[in-house]
Amino acid sequence: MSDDDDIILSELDDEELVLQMHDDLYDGLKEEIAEAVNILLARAWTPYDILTKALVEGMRIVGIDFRDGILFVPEVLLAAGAMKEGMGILRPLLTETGAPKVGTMVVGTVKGDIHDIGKNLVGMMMEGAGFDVIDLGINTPVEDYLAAIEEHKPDILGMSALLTTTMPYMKVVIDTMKEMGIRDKHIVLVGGAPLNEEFGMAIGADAYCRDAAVAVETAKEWMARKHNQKTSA
Ligand code: B1M
Repeated sequence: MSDDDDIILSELDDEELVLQMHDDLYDGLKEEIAEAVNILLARAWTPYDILTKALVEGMRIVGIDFRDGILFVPEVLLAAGAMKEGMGILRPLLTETGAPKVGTMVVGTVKGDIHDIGKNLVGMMMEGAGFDVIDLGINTPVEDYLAAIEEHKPDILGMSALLTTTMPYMKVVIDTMKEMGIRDKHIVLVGGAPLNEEFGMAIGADAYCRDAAVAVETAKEWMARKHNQKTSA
């Protein structure tokens, strides 16, 4: 029996449990992550705290070892699977807040990019804040964004990119919207680990969002501006 088999998650205090979750996420242990998420919920942790302190922080550590060549794609995929297991438990809690409907967002990870954890998190938190979210998934070409804009007439278009090689594609989408004369009809928000404020401005987005909580705040701010423009016109 390994040392890990001896650990009884429910007997750990909060701090130890969160550290254990970082380890379990690293090792891609879905069942353990699910159990630990449920334990923290039973201890009255908020879904947001579980997400940020246990899951996102755990994935940050995975990212460091991935960057340094200690972890490889198969291991990171397992970690992503464990992360998604935990997010699946939190999802209904984050999305069913009973908040009044405030707007619609179409969101997708850009073409060439298959990272979706951050985008999914943004979608969940936006739903929780009262937005209808149409999720186009990963590897989204400009045609799919345009088709979704045409069909759903969203207030907000959200784009996610995690690779330095795929983030320029956001400009392709925005430029195409400009050519079609529809750019100013929508609020364009962008996010993803390699982006920054300067990049967001340079490609013509309305705002860069550092994380999901900032995405929600920014979306609400821009919706209020849009509403004020309409009422003062
Ligand atoms: Co990839 N990967 N990956 N990867 N991966 C990164 C991004 C990397 C930084 C790792 C590293 O080297 N340190 C690196 C990119 C380097 C670079 O471009 N500079 C990298 C690489 C190189 C690759 C491959 C090329 C590896 C390979 O094949 N050799 C390959 C590319 C595949 C492709 O897309 N074409 C690849 C593959 C993968 C996996 C499939 C194994 C897996 C993805 C699984 C999945 O998503 N389903 C994976 C993972 C998990 C990562 C890391 C470790 C974690 C990403 C993550 O989920 N973070 C990542 C390391 C890192 O980011 N430090 C890495 C947790 C998530 C909650 O954060 O996504 O940043 P994040 O989202 C945040 C904010 O950024 C923001 O809010 C979110 C929540 O707070 N946000 C938005 C994100 N999108 C937003 C949209 C918005 C607003 C805010 O719209 C309004």
